Order: sequence, then structure tokens, then C-alpha cells
Amino acid sequence: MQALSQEQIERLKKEAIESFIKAANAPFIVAVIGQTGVGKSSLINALFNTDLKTDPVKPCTMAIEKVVVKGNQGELWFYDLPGIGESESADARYIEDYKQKLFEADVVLWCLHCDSRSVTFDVSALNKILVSFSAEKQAQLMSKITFVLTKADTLSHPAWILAKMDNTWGMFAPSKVTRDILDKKAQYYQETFLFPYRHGIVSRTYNDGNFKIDDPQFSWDTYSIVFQGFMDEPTLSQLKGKYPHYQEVFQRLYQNYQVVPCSSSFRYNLNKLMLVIVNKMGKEAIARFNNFLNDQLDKLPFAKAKEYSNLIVIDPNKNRKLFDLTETRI
Ligand SMILES: Nc1nc2c(ncn2[C@@H]2O[C@H](COP(=O)(O)OP(=O)(O)OP(=O)(O)O)[C@@H](O)[C@H]2O)c(=O)[nH]1
Ligand SMILES: [Mg+2]
Repeated sequence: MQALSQEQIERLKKEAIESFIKAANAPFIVAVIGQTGVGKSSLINALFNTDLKTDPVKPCTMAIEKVVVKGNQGELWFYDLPGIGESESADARYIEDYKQKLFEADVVLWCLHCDSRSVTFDVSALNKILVSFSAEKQAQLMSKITFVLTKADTLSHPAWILAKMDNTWGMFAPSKVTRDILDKKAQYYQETFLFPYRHGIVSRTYNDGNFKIDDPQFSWDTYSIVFQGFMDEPTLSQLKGKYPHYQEVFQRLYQNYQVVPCSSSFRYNLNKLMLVIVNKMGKEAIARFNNFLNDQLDKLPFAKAKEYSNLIVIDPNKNRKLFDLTETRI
């Protein structure tokens, strides 16, 4: 074989460096999918202050829209997909889009309406998407999906607590009754959608210390820690007991596959959702996008928060308003 000239060696070196730089700056991709009207576009708007079109009445997003957000280094691309459930012919087309995006994306947010009990439609859509893949590939694809329960504020139990953080910012939290319902719903959806695929999935989180344990299910490097399998509650408490030093790591890995109830309107749990997204993106993403994680995500202007309140007491006999929360000066 002929030896390479110095010039060829230099060119190869340059190409290798360029392709390395390109890979290091490659965008991370998040796709948001789910039934029409479930609040996909609104969720992206709430997370990134974008201006995607939303509609209270009719199907709105008709073609895939891309939102580009800048991280510490590199970009995050969000794909807002058209909702399924509009018509059979549109669904067939969209299912193909979902399949392709599930393949391409690093993370997929599968949005489900929090106040709906009917899971058949989404389970069948998920099965249609996964059916053409091998069991191993199915588990791999499932590892990318985070199920999000949208519009948590619409649960029939209305009690939410609005905290006034300071003169400008407010923050919503569910009352105990509402939180219990949300927890149970999240558990139910996790069992329905994730459990059938739990063998073979992996959980990932960032490495913020000198993680080191003697357990074959774990692997790690400077940036990230990977747990092979589905971390359930018994495993979580066992690990926490054995290695109390790493409690927070286990907690994050456990959260990887939790179904996340959210509200774009109330900005509820957006920071938690963001943490799951960044965790799932893998080792480089964690260094590149940890600037998206901050408590501010869950806060909204207090004046705006008051607009969502619906507590008005009237005295019909006197045709008089006795109390209107939106008018209170707290
Ligand atoms: N109460 C409440 N309403 C919401 C929330 N998120 C979205 N909505 C409303 O739900 C309606 C539909 O939201 P979209 O974001 O357009 O839903 P979508 O999933 O993008 O719909 P398609 O584009 O048709 O697939 C809009 O009127 C939103 O204002 C939420 O967290 N709480
Ligand atoms: Mg939309």
C-alpha cells in the first residue's frame, strides 16, 4: 500500500477535527407529540417563551414546526408535531411523522390530557408506531419517551394554592387532594404505557460528583450516570438505604420514567419536566443545556396568576358582587 503524503495526512487530520467539532455541536432534538388540542404548542411556548400558534377550538398545528433554542453550547431543536385524532387520513400521515421523529429525536414528549381517562387511542397510536420495530429497538425507543399529563389545572378538583413569592412573582401548587389525584393518575399512565416495555430501557442523569458504586446495573463517566433497566420504587429505596451518599442521583434516575403532570397555564412542574428532558439527552447535553434548569420556570407574574382564579361570590338578591379574587389586593 502506498504511504500517505504529508499533505494527505494533514487533510485527514483536519477532516477528523472538523467532524469531531460538528458532532460536539450537533443539535439535540426533542419532539412533542399527542392528540390534537392536548396542549403541545402551548407547552413549548411555556418552556421557551416562544410564540407557536395555539387554538382553543379547532386543530391548529398542521405541519411540523421547528423551534430552535440556544444552550450553553450548541442548540436544542424542538419539533412541534400536528396532533393526532383529527381524521383517519391525517392520522395515517401523522403516525408516519411520529415514527420518523421518534427515531430521530433524543427525547420525545408524549402529551396526554390530564383530565381524560381514555387511554385506548394513545395506546393504539403507540403500538402502531412501535409495531414495525424489533423488541430491542422498541425498548430503546421507549427510553426516549417521557409521558406528560397536560393541563393539570383543569382537574375537576379545583383547589390550587397560589403562593405570592414576592411583589412580582407567583407560583401555583396543587392542594393535597389535587396532588393525590395527580400522583395516582401519573402512576396509572406509567403502568399503562411504560410497563409493557420496561425490560431493556435505561435511565440517565448528570454526574455532579464522584459517583462510584459496586453495582453492575450502573455505569458512569465524568458527565453522566446510566442505570440499566427501569428503576421502580422498591429499587429506589433499597439503593438509597445502601448508598445514602448518592440519594439525589437515585432520585433523578427514578424520575426519568415518571409521568409528569404539567400545566402550561399555571407553569406547574415545568422545571421538573425540563430536568427530565435534559437528563434523558445524555452526557454531552447535560453540560450543554443545564442553563435551562432554574426555579424561575415554575413562576409566573402574580398579576397574571390572579387572572386564572375563578372565585367570585355574588349576592343575587342584591345583584351585587361580594368578592372577586381577581380584584383583591394581596
Ligand atoms: N387550562 C389549560 N389550557 C391549556 C393548557 N395548555 C394549553 N391549553 C389550551 O388548550 C388549547 C389547545 O392548546 P394547543 O397548544 O393549541 O394544543 P396542541 O396540542 O398544540 O393542538 P394541535 O396543534 O391541534 O395538535 C388552547 O386553547 C390552549 O390555551 C394548560 O396547561 N391549561
Ligand atoms: Mg399545536
